[in-house]
Amino acid sequence: MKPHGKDGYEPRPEHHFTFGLWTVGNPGRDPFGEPVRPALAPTAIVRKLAELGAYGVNLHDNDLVPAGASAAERDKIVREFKQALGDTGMKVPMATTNLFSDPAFRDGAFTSRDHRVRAYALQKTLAAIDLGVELGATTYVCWGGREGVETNAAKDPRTALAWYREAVNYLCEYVRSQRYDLRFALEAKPNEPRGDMFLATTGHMLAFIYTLDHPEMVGVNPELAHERMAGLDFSHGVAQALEAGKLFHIDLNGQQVGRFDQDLRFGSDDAKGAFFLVKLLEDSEWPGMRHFDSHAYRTEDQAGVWDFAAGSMRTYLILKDKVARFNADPEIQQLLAEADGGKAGARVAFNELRNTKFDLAALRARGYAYERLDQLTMELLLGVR
Ligand code: DIG
Ligand code: MN
Ligand code: MN
Repeated sequence: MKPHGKDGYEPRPEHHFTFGLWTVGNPGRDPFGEPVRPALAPTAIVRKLAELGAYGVNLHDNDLVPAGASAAERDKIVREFKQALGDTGMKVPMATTNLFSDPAFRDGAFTSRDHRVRAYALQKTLAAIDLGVELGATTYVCWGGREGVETNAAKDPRTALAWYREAVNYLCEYVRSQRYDLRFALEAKPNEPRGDMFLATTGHMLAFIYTLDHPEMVGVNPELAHERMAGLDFSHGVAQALEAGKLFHIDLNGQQVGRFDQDLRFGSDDAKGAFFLVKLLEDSEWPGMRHFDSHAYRTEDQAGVWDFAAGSMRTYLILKDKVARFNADPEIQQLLAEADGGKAGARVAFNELRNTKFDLAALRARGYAYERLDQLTMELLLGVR
């Protein structure tokens, strides 16, 4: 592979790749070490990602406007940011609130036991929604980074869920009152930074959404790393959200099971898992943003950060090409057709089914040739097919 040659895997805005400002702007701090890279100005991030072929950037309120900034400072920052967006054509499809850095959120934001903190979290989110809408966002992500416990003595989980529901209902009412064109995407995570987090997986979130006052305004933002931290197959949770019409956004990255949230470059740890996720998004013709919520290794300098960004998009496009090859591969498609056991008919009436005779001996004896099917899939991914 020519590192930066013209081989058909060059990202372009129509591919709808987006990055959070916090991803390529990650300075490399970790719980055991200080930042290793200088901070990047949001305008510089916009310009460089545009050069690399991205479609847009996403942001937490404080990724752009520092906490405590005056109204005049905020307006100046937003004006300069909008200028960079205008100069490059970059968009801001999604926005979100940082409800996890301020020490006030140490016991959670929407589910803090202190009602004043819950109210402050809503106040901060209203302002952040206004900012996101001003920048053109139509999706608003809520990731409950601190919504959890280290000890269940702190709060009854039913109460915490009721507080979370009240917050989301309140925010939906606000968006309706402002007539904003905005939908919410709830992002699950099983743990970290809290010992155990409420609404731990995309499945939990989907069930929760149907208990809200305006479920039609709320979907999910599944993150690959977060479902993998729970030991789950990411494509299955995404498929359930897709099928329910609730896949409003997605966070793509990489993650090894049984570890802290690694937020690795997409596809870098599990090309096969990434392939089946891309297959799901492409086969379903899902129109959403291909958003990366990930960051470069702490070992990297600024050049390495841009290698990370370029590699994220390039891997997606290579896998997208592999999906087309899988779908066009005659032997793979033949194996899938044979596994069907012939064409399934329409739903039958109860009595017809009761009187159907099955050749159970044959059903018990048949193989599905999935070993051959998976081998062909692996050979396609390994580039020998
Ligand atoms: C972490 O996975 C979370 C935060 O970065 C942000 O709130 C959300 C948006 O993608 N993902
Ligand atoms: Mn993550
Ligand atoms: Mn995320």
